[in-house]
Amino acid sequence: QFAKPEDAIKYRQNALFVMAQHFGRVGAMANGRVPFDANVASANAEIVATMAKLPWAGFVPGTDGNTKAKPEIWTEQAKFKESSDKLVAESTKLAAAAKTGNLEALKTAFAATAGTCKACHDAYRKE
Ligand code: ASC
Repeated sequence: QFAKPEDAIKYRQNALFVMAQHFGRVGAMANGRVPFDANVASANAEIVATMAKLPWAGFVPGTDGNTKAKPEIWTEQAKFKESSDKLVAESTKLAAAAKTGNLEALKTAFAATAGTCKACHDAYRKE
């Protein structure tokens, strides 16, 4: 899928970056930093749910050098996959919650999704 290891690294980092931008826009509403607009929340949450599926293909074995990726990503591949599957599941629920237009549902789903980001970072990201 990738011409060179650097492409796999760039791919996953950029996918995570795009996802974080859109997740942040949902979070701003969930946390009351910007006024809640159900259509905007839904559009952004849909992008998060789509992007959540992408980064994992970029974690090609042998691409941990000079990145924040911990070697455990490759020595605990089943656990890492479980961790990424949780993000996919929760972000899908986030998109569904956003679609309802119910701010409380959005807040709950946002917190659950953020929890999956954090759990994976704590286990598999350096620093
Ligand atoms: C974000 C972002 C993350 C997660 C994480 C949740 O918006 O960029 O990495 O949320 O901070 O705890």
